[in-house]
Amino acid sequence: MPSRFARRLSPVALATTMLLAAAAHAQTTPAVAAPALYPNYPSETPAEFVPVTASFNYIKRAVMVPMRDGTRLNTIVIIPRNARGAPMLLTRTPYDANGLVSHADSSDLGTILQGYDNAADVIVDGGYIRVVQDVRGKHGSEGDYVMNRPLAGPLNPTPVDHSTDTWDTIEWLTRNVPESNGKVGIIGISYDGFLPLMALVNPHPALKVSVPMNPMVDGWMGDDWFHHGAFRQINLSYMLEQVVTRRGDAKWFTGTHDDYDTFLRAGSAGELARQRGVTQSGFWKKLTAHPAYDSFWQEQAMDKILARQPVTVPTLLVHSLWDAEDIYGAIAVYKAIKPKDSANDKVFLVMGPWSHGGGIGDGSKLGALNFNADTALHFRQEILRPFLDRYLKDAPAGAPAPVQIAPVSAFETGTNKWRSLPSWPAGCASGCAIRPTPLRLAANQRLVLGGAAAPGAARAYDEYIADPAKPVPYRARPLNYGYDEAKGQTWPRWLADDQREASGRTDVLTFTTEVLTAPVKIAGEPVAKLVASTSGTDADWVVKVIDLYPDQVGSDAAMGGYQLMISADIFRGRYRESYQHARPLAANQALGYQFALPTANHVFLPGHRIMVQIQSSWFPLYDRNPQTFVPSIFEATPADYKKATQRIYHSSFVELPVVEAAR
Ligand code: PG9
Repeated sequence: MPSRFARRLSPVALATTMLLAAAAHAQTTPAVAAPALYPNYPSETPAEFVPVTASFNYIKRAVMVPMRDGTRLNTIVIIPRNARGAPMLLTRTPYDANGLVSHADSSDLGTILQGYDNAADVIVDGGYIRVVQDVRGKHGSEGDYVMNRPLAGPLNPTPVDHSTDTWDTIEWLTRNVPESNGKVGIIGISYDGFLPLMALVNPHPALKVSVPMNPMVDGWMGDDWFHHGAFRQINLSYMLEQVVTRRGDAKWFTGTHDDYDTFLRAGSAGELARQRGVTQSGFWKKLTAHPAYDSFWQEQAMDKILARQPVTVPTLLVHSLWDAEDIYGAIAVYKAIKPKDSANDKVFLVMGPWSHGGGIGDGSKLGALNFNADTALHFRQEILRPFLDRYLKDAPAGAPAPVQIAPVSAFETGTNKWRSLPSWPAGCASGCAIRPTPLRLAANQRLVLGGAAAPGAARAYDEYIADPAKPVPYRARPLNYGYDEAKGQTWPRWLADDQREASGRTDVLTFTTEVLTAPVKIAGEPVAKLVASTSGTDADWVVKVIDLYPDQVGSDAAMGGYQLMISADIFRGRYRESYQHARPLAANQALGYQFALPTANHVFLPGHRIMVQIQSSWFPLYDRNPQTFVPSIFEATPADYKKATQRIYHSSFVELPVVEAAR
């Protein structure tokens, strides 16, 4: 393009300038192929490649669906070839929608849907249209990301949230997927289980079911960020990788073979967050600004939000009994919304012997435990599939009435049997009752089930030294947090680990009943009711209810003497008087602590014993308590961490929800 400027340049400079100008021009003009540089030697790459998918048994469409504020969300719609009048099953995710439906480069729908969030067998056998969407601010979607984006209101000054984004998405789907029957279900695990809960706030009329699986519900009380105020510092890697870049490409690194060393050398969680860049995450700033259970956490707790909503959409809550991540959420929501289900036909619960998300995998085993049948397959085929079909499919004229699942399907561990129940907690379908029964500490590390406290129990105690320099590991070292089994990472199933290593430590108190001569069944949440003193001014208390197997198990030798956690949790002492306000503990005074432990549905069989372990750290899953009261444990200095003498008085007990024949 000769110009006044061009006449003064040498031939080489002129050619270079023209090439740069052409390149710049190309960047500003519509995407058309630049003229071949060497027409006599053309590129072998076509100007635009058109994938050939005629042999696929599905059609995949990627669409940027506009929300009401103009933000467009990357939405993958996968339609079984030749589908007509098919229902749609939606999952919204921060974890890369494209990845969730690309398990393999395959022409087969069932093959690409293997893996996270997809109950592939149910989706494919059921002929469902599969829709997966990146949430606002993540991966292929536009917009800004906020962790568990709260509802528009005091915590979210914008007019958009996951409720509105889900409504807008469903509205678009019903208008733009002609192969569908216009009915939509939403399903997902974990964060993707929190989103089906958000969908229940002002639900779209085409939303016919919601299946929150192991949902994030209350990040402070018992799900991913804290448990009763103790900080789950093992999730620092998630806070980095999930937040600081749109596509999650900033990666946590490790410099040790044992996570225990990484966290102990760093000192406080705040120091490690600084060392790894987590402090650049806006979520970190919010989390550390709200260490107590203030309105920031209370107002985004989904059980509390849904307790204020009408129950209109059939909802199947899925809970895992050994859920290492969100063991609180599903049951909390069930307790919040079930009372509003007056006809007992809208709110359903299933609980299985699984790890987090285990309901879509192989449910035959969990670590050393063997359930003698694929419990997850049973869930998908006998519970999830009929539930979805009933509400999402158009029944042909004259078809038999669709199957209605039981209000509660609860796997009973110990006996390894599924129980269909009218509600939860319930020990049986009828003819039984739940009796809160004290499991009392007694002299000589004994436990006594039932009865009154022994004389002098209030003055008797066992004690241990809690040393922050040697915190109790949450599982046998070396610790290798992660999900990649090929790297020996078995985080998901750590709650089912054998606890005998811990029982041998001097900083873990262990109490045990006599050998049971009759089964003891519990159904519901055990409650820890401790009377304890500490020589410090803050303390953590970990209480574990354990099934102690017989010394020898002929059918499975490895289970001999196995100490299986049935229900366990931590409580940060500074919140003893109030979850909203941290206060120092009076040193060396016997003080009461009461906190619920996770839901159990278990039978302690004859020949077994019941065990309780008590300790003051669960490291590095939880950050260490310095055991001296400091304003912020995130910023505790090395000098703050001090040994403490902990005394557990024999007036302590764990209240077990024991199932007995109705009197
Ligand atoms: N609930 C899971 C999680 C959230 C936050 C940190 C770590 C795990 C999940 O959404 O996978």
